[in-house]
Amino acid sequence: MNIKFGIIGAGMIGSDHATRINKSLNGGIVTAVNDINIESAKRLVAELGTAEVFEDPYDLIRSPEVNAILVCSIGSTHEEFVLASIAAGKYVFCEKPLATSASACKNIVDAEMNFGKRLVQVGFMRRYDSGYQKLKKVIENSEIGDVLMIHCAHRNPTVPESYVTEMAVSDSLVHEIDVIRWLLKEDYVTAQMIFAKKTKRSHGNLHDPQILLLETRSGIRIDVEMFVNCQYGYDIQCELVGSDGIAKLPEPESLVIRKDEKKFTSIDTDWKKRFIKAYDIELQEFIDGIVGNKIQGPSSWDGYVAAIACDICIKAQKTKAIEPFSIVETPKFYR
Ligand code: ISE
Repeated sequence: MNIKFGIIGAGMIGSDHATRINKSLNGGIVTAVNDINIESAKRLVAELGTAEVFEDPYDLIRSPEVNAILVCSIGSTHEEFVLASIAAGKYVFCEKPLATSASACKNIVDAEMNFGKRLVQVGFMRRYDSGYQKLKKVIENSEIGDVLMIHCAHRNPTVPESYVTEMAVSDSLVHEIDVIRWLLKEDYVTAQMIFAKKTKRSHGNLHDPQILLLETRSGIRIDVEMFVNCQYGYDIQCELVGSDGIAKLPEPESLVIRKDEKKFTSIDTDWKKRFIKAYDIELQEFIDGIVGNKIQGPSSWDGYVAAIACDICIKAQKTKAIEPFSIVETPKFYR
């Protein structure tokens, strides 16, 4: 039997997920679509041929034609839709961020714990990328000794005017914040944000580039260069420096071309393509989890901890100081 999915948010990532459920993955079918812009919902429904448009997102969540929900709408709406899904007792996959503040994420954590069973998976897809999984094995097998430092870069070719300074944290750095905590199995203790010389390509409400410095409980230092107007491509780098060696995130596969006295490889510009396989795997795991009645992907606790870190980094953007984290112990429910 196919799991019947209702999708809230028929924009870029919502329609990509809908197509992958219907065309590439096993065990799911999209039966319902809602979007604040009804025309977008109608367009996606016409493309899919398996779903109907719901004008009201809450009707979609409650519909007997929907077994599980995908929340792909704008971040500020996530809390209400995830809470409504939990209230309906349905599994819900929520794109990042789980919610736009730590307190909103905590409301979701509390609701899920009160329900008594994990229902929420957060879209931290980098955990499913084969490169990051290889790095995790290197750490688990102590192949480079103890990890001492991690150097990362997160570069986007360009961003729209609506992308402001804080979004470097909440929209982009949130991926490093999650994936490095997952790699190291350690929480952070301090964060600092440094603004580099501003690129002439940046608009008025965005300081670009920025550097994030994090420190973990055991003293590992992480630096992330966040440069969202780098022009040349979408480029994600991660290098572990260990006591006995170095391990680097593999580059995406790309042809080497020799031409005009030059040798070159191309670089993708689209972040959705860079992690396309990871998106497939994370959603397949979500479907399989629903079928087996036990989901195991990134939890609402992970979403909550990432939101706490984002709040602290956004504070650090303003204070320019080293900001401490208060320790939050993971409840048994999420361990
Ligand atoms: C975008 O919203 C994403 O989620 C991508 O994964 C991230 O790398 C990019 O910087 C964001 O703008």
